Amino acid sequence: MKITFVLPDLNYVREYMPDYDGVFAQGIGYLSSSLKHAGHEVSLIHVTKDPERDNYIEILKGEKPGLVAFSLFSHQFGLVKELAGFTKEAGGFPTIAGGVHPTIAPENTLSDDSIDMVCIGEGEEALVELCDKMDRGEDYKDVGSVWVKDNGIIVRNSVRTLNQNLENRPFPDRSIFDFEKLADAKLGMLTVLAGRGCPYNCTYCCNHQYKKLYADSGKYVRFRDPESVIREIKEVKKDYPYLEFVNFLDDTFCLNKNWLRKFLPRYKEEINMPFHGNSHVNVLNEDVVKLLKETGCEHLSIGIESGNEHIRKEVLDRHMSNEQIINAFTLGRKYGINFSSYNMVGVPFEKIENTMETVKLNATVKSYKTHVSIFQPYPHTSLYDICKENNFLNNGGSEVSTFFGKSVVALPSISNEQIQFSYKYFNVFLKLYGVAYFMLPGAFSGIMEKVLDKLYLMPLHRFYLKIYPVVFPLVFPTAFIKRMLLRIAPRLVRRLKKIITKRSYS
Ligand code: B12
Ligand code: SF4
Repeated sequence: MKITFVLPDLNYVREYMPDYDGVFAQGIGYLSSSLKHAGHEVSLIHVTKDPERDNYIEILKGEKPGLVAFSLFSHQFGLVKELAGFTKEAGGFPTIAGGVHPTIAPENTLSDDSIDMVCIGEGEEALVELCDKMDRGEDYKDVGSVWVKDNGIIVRNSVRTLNQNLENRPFPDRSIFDFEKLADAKLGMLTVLAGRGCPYNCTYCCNHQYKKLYADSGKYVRFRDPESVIREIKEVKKDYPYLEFVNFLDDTFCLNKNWLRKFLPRYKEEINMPFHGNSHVNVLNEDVVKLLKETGCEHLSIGIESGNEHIRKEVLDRHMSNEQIINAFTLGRKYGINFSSYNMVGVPFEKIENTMETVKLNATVKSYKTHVSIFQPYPHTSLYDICKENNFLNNGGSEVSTFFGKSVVALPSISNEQIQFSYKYFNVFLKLYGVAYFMLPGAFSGIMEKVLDKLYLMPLHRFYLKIYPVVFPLVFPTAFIKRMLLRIAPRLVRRLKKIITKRSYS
């Protein structure tokens, strides 16, 4: 049978990468290889631009699929509803949706008339069983992890137990993507998943929901056999020799020290490419950072999220002190690894003073790159429930459709204007605090910090937002010129950058 995946992938980082044309999605890759392994045919409609109805319908008709399979995050549900509608117009093809949103909000996903089934959780084995049954013309209403609409009633099959032996799955299939066009190819980035799952319970993230879902399923956090990860990288490298560094997409790549000690020396010996990854502060000690450096780590992304310890612990359920964060970043600098941070503003109960603390903590740790986003209450996360209980979800509805631009919550502790200001001016103040902390002598440093605090907190946020288009080029002239050039000649900028920094990724 032929399965056509539809992957919405529209708006990510377009500001920084105007020629963004999608990214390789591991989930689709794994599903595709499992289906092909079972003898099915697979194709992909990678939706990287606003879809045009007639064009989409024409492409889909040409594919003649036996099943149309959508993969989506929560903020893409609106678009998927539209595409599912077009899919039915194109020929009434059966449809299934999977991914984070259908997993955590299956009823909501199935409320759309054009979506016939959802897959809950990991989908490799479920989708293969479903397609096998459809192909053989058998009844497919009993497939584990799949919910099926049957004459207006939803058949809710329970979730399958987790696959504890990830090596049984074929390596993800990159060939259904137009790989040369992807951000991966443009950046020289080879992405891999060394395992699945995360042990933490951050209230804004999907992992605590997945853990509940898989409570009776054995280990939720699983790492692959190092041998299998190395074999996958070698195979990908053979197919795409221009890829220059490996990016481990795992939520917490550095979690299991024993696994790292087995994997990394072999990686160095057999692959020897620079690599990037994500880590939680709590697992970073000197031994780990040293090992990472010795084996080629050049970049690690770390969640700070809030500079206020109370918000971090009580609201976000992230248990780490500012001191631990500072120590981890100090280790990064000591061993010459670029440590970047993830941060949010507009978190429930946050005040403008707290967003300032986040900026100041980032300045203190000299984060290499600072990612900031506006908090989004993803459905059914515990922080979403808290927002609901406190009536914070009444600012334009609870449907999350953006991940950078605006806040969909109304918080009594901080105004929307202040959230916008904290988001837009994050890097401006980061730079200025950096000057105060590290470029001025003692007494002046304290004075400048006090002045900056006053400027940050003064109730002039609306005015600041108005003058932002002038402030940005003044504070970041190089970045401003780079963004302009990127719009005109993205390839040239990347090539120049590669020559200057000897690294294509940033
Ligand atoms: C890598 C990653 C990225 C990468 C690549 C994304 C991509 N397209 O693959 C990048 C950096 C681009 C990215 C960006 C963003 N991400 Co992101 N990302 C992740 C991360 C860490 C891993 C994703 C992954 O590869 N998982 C492993 C694969 C194997 O799992 P999977 O994709 O879920 O697929 C499996 C199942 O879901 C299922 N399945 C999936 N699709 C389908 C379809 C069918 C038909 C079936 C049957 C089954 C099925 O089967 C698959 C195989 O088991 C997840 C966290 C996580 N733990 O998943 C967050 C996560 C998906 N990201 C998230 C978010 C919010 C974002 C951003 C909006 C930015 C931000 N503020 O964080 C952007 C938006 C991107 C966009 N295109 O619009 C959220 C989504 C929350 C939600 N409720 O929707 C997550 C869950 C993290 C979190 N905070 O909870 N992300
Ligand atoms: S550490 Fe990261 S991936 Fe793990 S639960 Fe927290 S936010 Fe999610």
